[in-house]
Amino acid sequence: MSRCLVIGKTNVGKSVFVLHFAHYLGVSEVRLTCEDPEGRRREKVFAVENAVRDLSGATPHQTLCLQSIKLELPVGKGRKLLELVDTSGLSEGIHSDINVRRAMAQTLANVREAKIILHMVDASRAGMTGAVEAIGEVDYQVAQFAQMRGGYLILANKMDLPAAKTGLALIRREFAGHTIIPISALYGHGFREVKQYVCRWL
Ligand SMILES: Nc1nc2c(ncn2[C@@H]2O[C@H](COP(=O)(O)OP(=O)(O)OP(=O)(O)O)[C@@H](O)[C@H]2O)c(=O)[nH]1
Ligand SMILES: [Mg+2]
Repeated sequence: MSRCLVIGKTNVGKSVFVLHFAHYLGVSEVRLTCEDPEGRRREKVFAVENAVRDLSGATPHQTLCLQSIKLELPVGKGRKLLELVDTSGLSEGIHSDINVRRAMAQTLANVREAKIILHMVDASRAGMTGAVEAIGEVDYQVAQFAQMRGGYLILANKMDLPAAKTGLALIRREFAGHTIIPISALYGHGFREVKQYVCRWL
């Protein structure tokens, strides 16, 4: 089974993406495995819309564990198993809350082993505040690390919002040389291209 990790700063839309993308890939009832930083696992089954309501939100650091969904994808004439993993958001510097620090460490510890990394940035925020505010040191470090490996894609999210076009241009400039797909996790825009990319790397 190949792991596809969705990472990025807090509030960029990772949880909404993972749930809506799983839905796009044919899942209507989400069986979510949550693994906390101490390694404890529990499973929860939701309808997609209930999972989005319960697991995403505008408050930073909503997700504090690895949340994975197992999927089957058509590849060539057969099917391949994919584990799509939502992670805790990364933030700059040393966070004051130990639970957030542990969760971020858990995210980073899983980056190396993942077959595919989807690195999400908020294009709308980049358009409103500029690249310096919206893209952090942590984003540059992830991109630099990923340059040495394949299976790395940048998702410029929230393209449904007005400032996102300007933001996308900034993101393209900052991450020149990387593959970037503009998406809206909320409305499913760009999911076809993301699926094609993921299938290529499975
Ligand atoms: N307009 C718009 N809003 C979005 C989109 N994707 C996510 N959001 C909103 O952005 C906020 C954060 O979404 P989450 O999915 O919880 O973000 P996250 O990256 O998982 O955040 P953490 O778990 O805190 O790291 C929520 O209010 C979402 O509704 C999008 O494509 N368009
Ligand atoms: Mg989240």
